[in-house]
Amino acid sequence: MQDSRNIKTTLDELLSKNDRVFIVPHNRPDMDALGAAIGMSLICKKNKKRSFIVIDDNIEKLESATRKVIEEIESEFDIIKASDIPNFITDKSLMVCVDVNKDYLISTKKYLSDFSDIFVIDHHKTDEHTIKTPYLFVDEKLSSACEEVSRLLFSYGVKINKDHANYLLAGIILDTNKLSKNVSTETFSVATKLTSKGADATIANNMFLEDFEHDRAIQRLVDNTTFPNFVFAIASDKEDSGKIYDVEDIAKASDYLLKYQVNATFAMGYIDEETVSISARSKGIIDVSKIMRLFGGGGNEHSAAARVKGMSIDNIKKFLNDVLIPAGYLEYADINALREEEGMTLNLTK
Ligand SMILES: [Mn+2]
Repeated sequence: MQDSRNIKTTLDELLSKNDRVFIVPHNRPDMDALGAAIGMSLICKKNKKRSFIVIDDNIEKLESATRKVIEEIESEFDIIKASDIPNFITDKSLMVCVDVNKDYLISTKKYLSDFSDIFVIDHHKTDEHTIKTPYLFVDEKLSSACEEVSRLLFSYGVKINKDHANYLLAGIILDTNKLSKNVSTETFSVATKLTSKGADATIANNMFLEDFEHDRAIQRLVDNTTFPNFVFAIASDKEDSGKIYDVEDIAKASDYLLKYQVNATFAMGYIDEETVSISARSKGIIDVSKIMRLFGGGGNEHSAAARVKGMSIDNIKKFLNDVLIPAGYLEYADINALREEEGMTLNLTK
């Protein structure tokens, strides 16, 4: 294990003897791993070395903070899959693992022997699976990989913009539970420096709240579900809650409700001051596109949606409850027949 005081000297040597750098955060990277990878890539740029960030996970499946950051940085950094390594590797290539030291937690395990050098910066416990390399910098007392990489960035005099500073600060905030655990005066000093480069603790903090806020919105709709007759589930917020929803969250609430013993589900909420979005899902017996067409929307029998202006949530619910789903019509669920039979007209401006 190397002394962290030698970290820059070692990295200097490794950067000068290699021409390409492959930066590897742990699988399913969090903001500490990703922020550190971004920082390392900026150090490589400053040293005029081509670098790649290896992320093998399906980006869509990552949590929203990391997924968003990856989307933001895609055009600025080379992000590759592990299987791309053979296309880019040279006989003088350096692998830099950040926020990880165990071989089973990286996507590049099978390529380890293809690299001339492997440099590891981490703060997790080592064990028998720790990558075998003379350039192992693991300091369990360190708050985060981002703290160490930030210090390196500063000592290389790398210019960082406010986004970069936010990514690094987000990593530190994540691993220290908002600077409340495992922090040293050094951690605060790095956080202060990042702030002076434009990082904003509020922005960095908010990066983590997004998944939580979306889940809460979905659960709020699910909480307010009625099952008028065990065939339909209708989820909505209260008419006057004032909450504006994302269309995707409404759709997810509708998806979620299908797990219950119902044939079709409807979730709805305001997506702006005057528009209610309705998302409908069906297990197949009921063609929800027919129902959504009544509201001016469309889709297919399993999945359909509509956006309704000028009709309140209460009225939409009333419509669904009283008109579309009276007992007896359920098994047919043929809305067109129902319309004819009832001589029903739909007044969307009611
Ligand atoms: Mn970490």
